[in-house]
Amino acid sequence: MIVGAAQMGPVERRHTADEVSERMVALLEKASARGVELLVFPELASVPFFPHWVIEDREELLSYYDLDTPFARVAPLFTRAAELGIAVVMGYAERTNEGRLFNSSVLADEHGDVALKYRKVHLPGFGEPQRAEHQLLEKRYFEVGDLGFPVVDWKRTRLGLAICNDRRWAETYRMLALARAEIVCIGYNTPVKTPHLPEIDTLTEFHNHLSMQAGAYQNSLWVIGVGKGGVEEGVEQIGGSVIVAPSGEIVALASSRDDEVITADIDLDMVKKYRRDVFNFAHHRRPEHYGAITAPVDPRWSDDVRRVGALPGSDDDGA
Ligand code: ING
Repeated sequence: MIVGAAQMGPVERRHTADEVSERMVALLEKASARGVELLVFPELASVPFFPHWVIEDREELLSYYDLDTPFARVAPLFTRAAELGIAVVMGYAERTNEGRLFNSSVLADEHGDVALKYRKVHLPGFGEPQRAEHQLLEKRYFEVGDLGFPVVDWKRTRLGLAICNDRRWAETYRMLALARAEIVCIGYNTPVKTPHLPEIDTLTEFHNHLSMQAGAYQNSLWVIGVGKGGVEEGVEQIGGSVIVAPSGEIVALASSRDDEVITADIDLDMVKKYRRDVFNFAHHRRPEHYGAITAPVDPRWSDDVRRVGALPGSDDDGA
């Protein structure tokens, strides 16, 4: 099956929805010319990554969210995808009819119908502004996802979704693999610099691939990881989009930090091969010994790693 990642360069406040739609349709056409059946777009693909700055004005904040699905804001993308019979995954800021706010991702199948929706579980960063060159305010602008890690039958395989920071947590991939996912689609917006941990700035690209290669290998998954790169509203973000095999090998890699399609003809049988023995969950896993993984976090963790650098008076122990 030929799948693709539609990496995007910066999407800034100066870009109109029409301009962004045009860019996304151009990526879709390129992917279509290569016979792609599934194309994955980044996290918050059609808007700037607004958690990078403090937004006091509620109207401005809500202008970045879509009601229920992203189909209205970038309608040309979904119309053209259905015409071409290509399934699309896209990240977006979701506002529900009840007014709840999530960092979400949706799979629109080859007919243009919503086949799966996911709401980001692992929100990194902080609930309060920090003394830093850019913010990480996802805990301020989004609720923790309430849909778990759903997996859906799609064509002759099973597909799950994750978003950005989720890819750094082993539980994400394990939950999806335990639900018999074979392909996991992960959009991300990842700054080159991590203000509260400058020591790792030279390792950002390495950690990006390490996380997805480990997740793919340890769970016999195909992972499609796709970034929004370049300097966006003053924050430089990595690209590094990849398609990773259940062997952990990178089979396709973006070479720019701009709009770029990468594709691979993936062998879905590779999933079963690795799950038949090396990662045969039924035969080898011992859940009776794993209780701590789903138990509440030991409170000593917070004491051990209380964060430095929080603004005075903030109760923020995010990390
Ligand atoms: N961004 C970053 C990510 O997980 C981050 C935040 C970067 C956390 C580096 C820790 C280290 O890639 C999002 N949007 O989650």
